[in-house]
Amino acid sequence: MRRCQIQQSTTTLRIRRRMGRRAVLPVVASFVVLFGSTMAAERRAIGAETGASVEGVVKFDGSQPKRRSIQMKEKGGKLSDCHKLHKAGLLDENLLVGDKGELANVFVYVRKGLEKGKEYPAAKKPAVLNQKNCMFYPRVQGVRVGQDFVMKNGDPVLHNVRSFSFRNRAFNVAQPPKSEDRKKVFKYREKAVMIQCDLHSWMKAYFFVMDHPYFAVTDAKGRFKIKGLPAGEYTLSAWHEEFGEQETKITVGTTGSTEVGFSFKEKAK
Ligand SMILES: [Cu+2]
Repeated sequence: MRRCQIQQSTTTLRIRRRMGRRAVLPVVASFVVLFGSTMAAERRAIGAETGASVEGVVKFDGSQPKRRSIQMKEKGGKLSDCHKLHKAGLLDENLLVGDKGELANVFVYVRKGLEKGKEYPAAKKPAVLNQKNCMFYPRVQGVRVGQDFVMKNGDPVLHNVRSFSFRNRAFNVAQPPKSEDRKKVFKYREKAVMIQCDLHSWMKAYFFVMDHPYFAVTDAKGRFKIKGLPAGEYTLSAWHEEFGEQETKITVGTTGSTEVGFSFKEKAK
């Protein structure tokens, strides 16, 4: 009987010890999670305050490409009215390379690494697409989910804006000369949506619908700058309409700027 009691109490002790360990484990785990997330939040806050940035140059690795001369003809071969705006001719803007290989109109953006589920302040100013001298401007841009996307026609020529979007509802908007601006708003993030004018097939532009503000488009010097990125590790992606996409991993500190370069190679002929 006594032996039995001793055995019982030993068993109870073992159970208590096990329970004790079990009880301790979740506390340790949650401490790590909480401590970890607090540190990450602090790093993010510091990054936002100090304006840590990612910047660099995108280059084209190859011989200077010759720009394509556009035949300003409509369907059926009739000379387009755009011809009157470009009596000296018109060159395509699909591939703009500077003297030192600087590549313009590359969309550079943070693809991975941002805090999941975080919402960013809405973009108040609209994103604008102009139709000017029978070209779309800008050629490449980022539009935020929920931001106004305004289309304007400043030409004395009829244009239309057809979108080749998949996640967002595709649209086709006709814009006669002096017609009112038109507006669209996109619900979902989407990569590299092409827009084209049906009347003038060379009129093309691209936009990315973004759910965060960390993106930029390279200028004529191939430069880009993404400001205010919280400290952390990210995948940065660069997209060009002729070359597609490439990405690299980056580590952003709490201050200063991180320099990143991209290089797109000439296509094999
Ligand atoms: Cu057009």
